[in-house]
Amino acid sequence: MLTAAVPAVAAQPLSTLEPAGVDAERIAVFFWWMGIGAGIVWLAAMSFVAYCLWLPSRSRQAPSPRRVVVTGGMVLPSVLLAVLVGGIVPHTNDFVDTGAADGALRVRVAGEQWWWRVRYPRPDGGDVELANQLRVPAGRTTHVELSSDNVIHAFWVPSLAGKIDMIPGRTTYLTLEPTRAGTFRGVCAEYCGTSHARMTFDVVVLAPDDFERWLMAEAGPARAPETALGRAGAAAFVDSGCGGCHTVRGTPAAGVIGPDLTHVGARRGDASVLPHANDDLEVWLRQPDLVKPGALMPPFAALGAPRLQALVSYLRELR
Ligand code: HEC
Ligand SMILES: [Cu+2]
Repeated sequence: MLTAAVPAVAAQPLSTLEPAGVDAERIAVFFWWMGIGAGIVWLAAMSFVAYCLWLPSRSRQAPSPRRVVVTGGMVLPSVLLAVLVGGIVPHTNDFVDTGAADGALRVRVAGEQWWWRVRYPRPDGGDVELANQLRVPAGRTTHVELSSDNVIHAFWVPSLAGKIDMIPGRTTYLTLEPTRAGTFRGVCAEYCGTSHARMTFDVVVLAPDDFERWLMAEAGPARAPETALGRAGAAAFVDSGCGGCHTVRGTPAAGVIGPDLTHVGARRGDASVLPHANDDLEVWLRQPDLVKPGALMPPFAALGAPRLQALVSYLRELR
C-alpha cells in the first residue's frame, strides 16, 4: 500500500555520459574535452606547486617576473583556451534545431501541472494524444515542438539530447535522434511548482516497424471492457464525471483538462510516478495529492472501495 513515499517507476540512470542519441553523444564528447582539459591544467598547476615546495632551494632559480607573466599568464592560457574554445564553439550550431527536416517525425509536447501532454499530429488532421510517455523510432529524427500554457517547464532526456525550456506563449524545439532502442527517463528540469520533482516521463525508442505498429494501435479507439468488473468501472467512469476532464476515444468521454486515457492501461506507469500497480492506482483515484501534491485532479475517496476497484479494473483494460 502506498504511503507518502512514492517509488519511482524505474530507477534508470539519468546520465549524460551514457548517450543513446546524436546530441547526447556530442554533449558527452564536450564533457570529456572540457574535463580532460581542466584535468591537465590542474595537474600542471599542482606540479608547479610541488616543484616550488619540495625542490631544494639551491637548485631553483627564480624566473624573471616578466617571464612568469608572459608564459604563465598570457601564452599558456591563450593556447589552452584557444584549443578548448576552438574545438567546441564551431559545434554549438550543431544543436540549433533547423525546423522539421523532411521525413522527420513531429511530436508536440505540452508541459502541464504536473504532467506531459504528448500529441502526434496525424495526416487526417486529428491528433493521437497520450501522457507522460513518448514513443519514437530509432535511427530517425523526431522533431519535438514544446509549449506550456502555465509556467516554465524544461524538457530533458539526458541520454538522448540537451535540455530546453518550455515557455508560455512561445514554441521551442528540440531534435531527438536516438541511435538505439531502449527506454530512457526524462524529467522536468526547471522548477515549476510543488510536484515538479514528480513530473517525469519516459521516452521509449522502438525499431521503426514496431513504432509504426504502435502508432496505428494508439490512434485506434478504446477497447470495450471485457470483464464484469471492467464494465462496472466503465459505468462508474461515466457516473462520476471522469469524462469531464478525461478523453477516452470511442466513448462520450471527451474532457481535455487531464490526460487522454484511451490507452492508459498500456502505459508503463500511472500519473508519471507510480509503478503499474493496482493498489497504487486506487490510491491515486482516492487521493491524487497524496501522490502529487497540488495535482489538478480531485479526490474520489467518496466513491467507496468497490467502485474504485471497478474503476481500476476498467482503466487497466484500456490498453
Ligand atoms: C477536474 C478534472 C478531473 C477529473 C474530474 C478527473 N481527473 Fe483524472 N486527472 C486529472 C488531471 C489534471 C490529471 C493529471 C495529474 C498529474 O499527473 O499531475 C489526472 C490524471 C489521471 C490519471 C493518470 C493518467 C496517466 O496518464 O497516468 C488517471 C488514471 C485518472 N486521472 C483517472 C481518473 C478517473 C477514473 C476519474 C473519475 C473517477 C478522474 N480521473 C477524474 C483531472 C481530472
Ligand atoms: Cu515542470
